[in-house]
Amino acid sequence: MLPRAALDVDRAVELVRPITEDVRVRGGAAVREYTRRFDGVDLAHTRVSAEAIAHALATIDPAVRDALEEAARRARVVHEAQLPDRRDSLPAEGLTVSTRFVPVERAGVYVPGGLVAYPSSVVMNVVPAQAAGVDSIAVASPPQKEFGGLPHPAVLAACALLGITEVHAVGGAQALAMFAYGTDECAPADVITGPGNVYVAAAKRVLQGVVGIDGENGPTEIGIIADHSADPAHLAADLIGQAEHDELAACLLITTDQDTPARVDAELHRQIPRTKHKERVLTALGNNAGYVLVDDINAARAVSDAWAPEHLEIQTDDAAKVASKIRNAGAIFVGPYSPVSLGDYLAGSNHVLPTGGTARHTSGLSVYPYLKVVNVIECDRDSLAAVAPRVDALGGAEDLAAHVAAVRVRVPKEAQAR
Ligand code: HSO
Ligand code: ZN
Repeated sequence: MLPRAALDVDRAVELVRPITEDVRVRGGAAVREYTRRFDGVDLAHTRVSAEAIAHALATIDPAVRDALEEAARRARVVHEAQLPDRRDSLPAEGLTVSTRFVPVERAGVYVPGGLVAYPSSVVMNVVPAQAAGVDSIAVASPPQKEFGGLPHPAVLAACALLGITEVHAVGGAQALAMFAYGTDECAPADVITGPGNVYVAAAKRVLQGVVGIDGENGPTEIGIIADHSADPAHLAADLIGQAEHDELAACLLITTDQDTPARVDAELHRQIPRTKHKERVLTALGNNAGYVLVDDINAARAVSDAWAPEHLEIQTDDAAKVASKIRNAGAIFVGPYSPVSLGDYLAGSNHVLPTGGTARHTSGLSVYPYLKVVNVIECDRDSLAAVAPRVDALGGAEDLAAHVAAVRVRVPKEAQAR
């Protein structure tokens, strides 16, 4: 019964598959053809020139530049702290098994364009890739007619600030296929990350297996757990802030306080007429929003975990304690001064987060999608000899005599008896 827009990725998969297949077979020619068809832009090259990127940086509003720089600095602090150390272990005498975390060689980052351009999403994808140690990072973002067929200038400027020199003016499924299969202008990537619309999600589903994929991101969501101590003006502002993203955005306020729904309603009526994107906000709140009144904070937690929101705010007494018991949420915002908007831009936390209930099993973007876990095994002769009888036993149980032989050729049974 909890509200959430249905997103038909399966249907989009049918539309997307011929496009990715065409890019696989025909490469850059197909990418440029779809760009002409879907974006109305005729590209001689998908790759944006160094001059265009430099020009975007030179002309960006200094306040936006400063904010992006601080956002990147904070994100770097947070994501570098995620880096795991190499771990060595000694499961038996004479045997070391170490676990190494190795970055992928090349990442493709998708940054949506269209109605809204999110330079902040450049930061949220590129910084973790860089923190993970990825050498080669390419960005793709749709070409915009009003910017002469280039991606949004703020997106280009954000790339420049982060030292990204490879940007392709390509959007949608064709961009993801370009990263997955490579073209004459774009080497294939090992991992693709970044949010997008339903076609981007569908392309990720199709290309999974060909490349590493971080997750499918659908329409944005906010859940709030609030008690009597929460300020209704804050609650309403945060619901509206999420709803302004998308008509499909979903908003849920879970409260232990009988009076909160009416007080938030009054605030919504006061604030919505003054907000810039009221049409979108009204549609989203009208279709995919609700109040849930619960008996106590434990019930609030259970409702929230069942819904598994992308963002969860906790505005209660003892908010940190409530937060510590949450299992399913993309990111958790604790207390009155930690709104989702802070996390969207400047907390340093990542804003590419699992939606649609996938927070049950999937994480927000971090350094981990750009890293592989590799075990390195080194055993000496005595240690191999000591464990050989157990290899005999398991190889026998699985009827794989050559497995047994590969050990026994090194440590024959007789040798062990000596
Ligand atoms: N709330 C969005 C991220 C975003 N907000 C980008 C503003 N710009 C999904 O987490
Ligand atoms: Zn946002």
